[in-house]
Amino acid sequence: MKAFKRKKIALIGAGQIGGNLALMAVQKKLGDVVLFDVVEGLPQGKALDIHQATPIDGLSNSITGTNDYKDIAGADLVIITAGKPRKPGMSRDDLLKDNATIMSSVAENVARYAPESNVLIISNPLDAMVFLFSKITGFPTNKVVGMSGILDASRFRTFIAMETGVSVNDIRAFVLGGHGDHMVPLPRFSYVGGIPLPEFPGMTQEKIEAMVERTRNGGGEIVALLKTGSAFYAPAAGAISMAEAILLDQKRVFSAASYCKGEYGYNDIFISLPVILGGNGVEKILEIKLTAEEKAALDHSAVDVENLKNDLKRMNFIK
Ligand code: TXD
Repeated sequence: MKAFKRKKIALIGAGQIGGNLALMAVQKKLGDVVLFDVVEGLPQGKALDIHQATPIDGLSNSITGTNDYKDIAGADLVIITAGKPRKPGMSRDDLLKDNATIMSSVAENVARYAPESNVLIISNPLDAMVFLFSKITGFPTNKVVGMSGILDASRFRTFIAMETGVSVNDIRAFVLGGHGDHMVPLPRFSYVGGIPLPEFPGMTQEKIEAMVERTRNGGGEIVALLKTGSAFYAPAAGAISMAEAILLDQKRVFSAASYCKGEYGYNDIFISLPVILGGNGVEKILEIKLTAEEKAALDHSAVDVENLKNDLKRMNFIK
């Protein structure tokens, strides 16, 4: 009889998001978790703490912490949060140089120890970090994906729920483009129950624009409140939802940072677009019909992503 093999999930970065991801992965029984960080003791301490929660929750997955990349060998899914979060006043792009240096080291080690894995990247500036990882490792582009669209859409859904008084469970929303100030929430593809957002009783263009703007600034709003770092609960929830889709081959539709080979007219960039996510990673990029205004907004966001890519080249992180 073929021995049952639990999935192996390697988390690179044991900080605010990484620690929450580890807890969520164990509680959702997604597989055995290896939590890696460069800080001595941090992944080991958080892993032992979560392990000590498993008797209470009746969980039997294993979770270990390590500072040795060898321990991620054979991972089915690698989730990368290694990097610095923003501080008040910093843009995601300010993080580029520091986090590109970190991502370069992470990419080399993931390529060495988990060359067959699917990879989900969270570190900011998101679209640039996914691109950099992909270029350094040469992994099949469908197996490398970035998490931001599901988070931005969840923020948009939250604001729509606050405005309409309807449960978040009955609200769907799409946010496309780069994970930056020009991201593209799409009211036309957002629904309250089965009602398109713009048609919802009492909804006005002003209210929609206010929710779109708050979504664009969703990360900055939390950075300003926390003052010591950026959001981590909702990013972890978004990442674990994508991890589930990959590990359980769920064929779910997400907005996710995916590699373009001509889709929407884009080439050789990672940007958040509607995709089907399953066991083979990004299994299909869905090309939906956009109005001229929506496409212009997406193109504007794509220019920001291209600029980050050019910054990586200028800084000699990529050729
Ligand atoms: O939607 C999104 N994608 C964003 C992503 C949403 C929110 C946060 N976003 C970014 O995720 C944020 O701007 C950061 O770039 C990452 C991780 O955020 P987090 O809040 O988890 O940062 P922490 O708590 O500082 O954790 C980062 C960890 C920390 O423990 C470091 O020691 C570790 O990264 N680190 C490393 N791990 C492995 N290898 C190297 N080289 C390394 N350097 C630092």
